[in-house]
Amino acid sequence: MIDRYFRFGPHVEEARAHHRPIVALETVVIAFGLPRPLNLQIAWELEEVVRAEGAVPATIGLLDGRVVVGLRPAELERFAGDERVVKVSRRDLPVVLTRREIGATTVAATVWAAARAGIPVVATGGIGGVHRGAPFDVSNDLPTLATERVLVVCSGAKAILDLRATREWLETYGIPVLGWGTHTLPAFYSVSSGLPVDARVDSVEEIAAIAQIHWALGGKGILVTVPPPASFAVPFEQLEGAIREALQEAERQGVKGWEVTPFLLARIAERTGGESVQVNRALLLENARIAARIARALVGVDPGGTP
Ligand code: PSU
Ligand code: MN
Repeated sequence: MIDRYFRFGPHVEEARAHHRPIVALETVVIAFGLPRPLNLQIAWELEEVVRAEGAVPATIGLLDGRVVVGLRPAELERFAGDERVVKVSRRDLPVVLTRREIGATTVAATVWAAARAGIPVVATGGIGGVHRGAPFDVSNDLPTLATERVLVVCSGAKAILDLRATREWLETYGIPVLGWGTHTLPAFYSVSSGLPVDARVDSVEEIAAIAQIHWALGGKGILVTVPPPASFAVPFEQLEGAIREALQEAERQGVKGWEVTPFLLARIAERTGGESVQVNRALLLENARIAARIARALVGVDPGGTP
């Protein structure tokens, strides 16, 4: 399966051969979550931050009928600028591979690919979750975390979601939610949602130990939530107005399905005069940095579950 539908970038191939720490990165945030041309710049910065911490970045996307793990620079550029890029969640994989389209991977598709490639750490901004007022619009990011042995570093779920319901979902499916230096779940743009995490953690060594035992016990996904850097963070209440307006507009315009998340993020960026984009960038970089440190601490740990 791996040989037939996957292709590894040369840097990732080499890292895999030498058992070096690797951090998987998604491409939906580049193609649909951030405005151009900042999106490409952030894509480079994310890879750079991972390298600076002594790990190897593996940005994932679909090209020419393959899941590419470790896009090369020229390939990554296409994800930031090509009009034909489509958003790929897990259900889209077979269609987009068959049609050989350019597919940007969501957290769900990235986690799925990382698990198959033997990469136990994924970094992102905010995961998808349960949408507000639409309890049946649940991002595939959640069920994928429930089935794949991967640790995801994020700033919680995106603030446009029903965070309480998302939090409950994670509990129901046995996904540990750790807080990096915090007892409360971050709310993406904001330091805290007020909801508790399962445990506060203050060192990457402890995170690696927890992940190792989780996997040894047969556990699957695990979330490490990192508050956005305080100098960029926006108070929770301050964004509520922009989020509510964006939600109403989505409803008025009949925005549905996969378009909901990018639509809301773009509207909030407009409403906040780009402030939300600056937080988004800061937290993406911070999460990638911590993910790289965790990946280093996890070298030698087999997510397959063998103790
Ligand atoms: N985090 C961001 N920006 C994004 C996303 C996450 O900072 O654009 C993307 C991720 O790829 C996530 C997806 O998997 O949004 C969730 O989309 P949906 O709700 O349609 O599953
Ligand atoms: Mn959805």
